[in-house]
Amino acid sequence: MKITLYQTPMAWGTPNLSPFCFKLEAYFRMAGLAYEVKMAELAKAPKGKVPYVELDGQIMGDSQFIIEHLQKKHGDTLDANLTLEQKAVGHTIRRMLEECTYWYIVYMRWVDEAGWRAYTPVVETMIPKVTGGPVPIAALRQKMLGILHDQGTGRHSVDEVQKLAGEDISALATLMGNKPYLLGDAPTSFDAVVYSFLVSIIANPVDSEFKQHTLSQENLVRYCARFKSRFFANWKPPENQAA
Ligand SMILES: N[C@@H](CCC(=O)N[C@@H](CS)C(=O)NCC(=O)O)C(=O)O
Repeated sequence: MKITLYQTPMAWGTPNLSPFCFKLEAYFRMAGLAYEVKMAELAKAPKGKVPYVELDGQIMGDSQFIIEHLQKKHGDTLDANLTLEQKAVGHTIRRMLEECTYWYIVYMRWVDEAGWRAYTPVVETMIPKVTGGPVPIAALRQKMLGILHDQGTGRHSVDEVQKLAGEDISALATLMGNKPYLLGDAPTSFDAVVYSFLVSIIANPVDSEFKQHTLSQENLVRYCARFKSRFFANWKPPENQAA
């Protein structure tokens, strides 16, 4: 099987700042699937979003649909021993991170002024290849502010967003407890989500309350170190991309 993962450029010392791209890369590593990484072009993405993959000649979008396709078609044993209750907990946490916490991460990069100053050079690396043309960076920010406003998070103040984000992280830390991985002793596909989202928060160079609160959860910090040394110890930045 040949997998090409199309994603945004790496940045801030992590394989990818898009938690969805990073989740997929983490899953490939957990499932022992070989893959290569290429820079995405949003115009070619089936859903207009990253990540997307080319899988045995077929282009597919959406990190979760891709994982489920691989689980069905090629099988993996990561989730084989989970009870229905564990799957339900994993599902609920995944939804929280992907559909809720995600927007707080986006807000801290695109709306918060310090976040935007730090994120601007990263966005610049996506123009023109990912964006499909020489779009002015101010227009990209304006578009994202509009999306955040329509989604709802953009209507909150920075303090309100950080309070909401902190509640998600506290809930995650409580559910993680002292287990080595989210649902027990062994890693499961849900850990690809948890790890990628935690790194997306911690990698932001701005020392926000959101980041500090996450770093103050010692079990989550230990979890990130454990996951990194098991699945990303041999990771190297792609040669064609700046750090
Ligand atoms: N449900 C999708 C979400 C992907 C997603 O939201 N990707 C963002 C980057 S983190 C994106 O491509 N945004 C570009 C846009 O919306 O124009 C998945 O799991 O792949």
